Amino acid sequence: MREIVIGGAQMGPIQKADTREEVVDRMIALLQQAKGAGCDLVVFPELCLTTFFPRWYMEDQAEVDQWFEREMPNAATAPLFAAAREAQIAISFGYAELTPEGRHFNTSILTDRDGNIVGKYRKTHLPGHSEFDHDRAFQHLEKRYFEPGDTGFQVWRNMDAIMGMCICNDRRWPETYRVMGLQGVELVMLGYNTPSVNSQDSVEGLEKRLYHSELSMTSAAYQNATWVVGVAKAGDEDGHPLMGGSMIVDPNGYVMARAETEGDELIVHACDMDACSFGKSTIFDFARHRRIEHYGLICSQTGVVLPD
Ligand code: CDT
Repeated sequence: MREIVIGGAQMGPIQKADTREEVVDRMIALLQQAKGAGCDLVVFPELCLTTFFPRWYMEDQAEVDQWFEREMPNAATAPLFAAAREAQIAISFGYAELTPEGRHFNTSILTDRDGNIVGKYRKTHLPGHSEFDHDRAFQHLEKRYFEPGDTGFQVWRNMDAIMGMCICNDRRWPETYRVMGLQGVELVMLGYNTPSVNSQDSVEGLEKRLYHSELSMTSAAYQNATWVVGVAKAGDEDGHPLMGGSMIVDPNGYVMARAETEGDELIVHACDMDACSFGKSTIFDFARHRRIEHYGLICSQTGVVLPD
């Protein structure tokens, strides 16, 4: 048995006016709770140091850049790294990254138990649009503020397991998990900020949004025989509701822990990495069963081409 007690640290809303220091205090409180629950690893949401700023249209690059971190750890997050090291808990969290070369990414990192960053992932599938869209009920400007990630879907050996990350919209794409599955991934960690309503379809509300999120993560866990931990930033951010629904999914696709609120809430499950072995060696033994001679379109074509 290779058991890792995992905490999914869902976070409630972060308002525009909230400081990084206030947010980090909340993260440390969740970390202390996780320590009490015996957690080895805690997963925090996407862009968890600030409000979900891509909902706001900005033209001034200096205004945009105030939402980004130039280094990690930095002055605001150092206490979080120190608390994690002190508790001997590995952490993963998302933030907006501004590189020394001036590149902007939607990023998440993974540490070991000593607070050393051992993995970095930059979001691949950026949803939304790049210009102000008058037809939407609200904006989703990730394509304006970020460039698509350049890391691809790597995995890392950490805590005697094979771990990978993706971010929010990535969780809806089977390719995300399969690329990690082909590297033997046993735990996929992801954070998300998902609006509770569809900005392009006011009829699509919370129930369907939660269902699609669960469907994406549970099917991917089963089809790749991996644990999936999905963690929300939830609640009302300056009048804009984000859904909760954080969950820990086992390699059979069953939900083993689920958040009940839209606030700061820790969900915990003892995850046995050896539980991945059966699926990986039987129905999803990729080496025996995959037929790559028929999968070429997936890598040679982006959009749909209809038959004549
Ligand atoms: N943050 C993020 O990727 N959110 C998207 C919203 C899609 S609607 C433009 C998601 O897939 O949840």
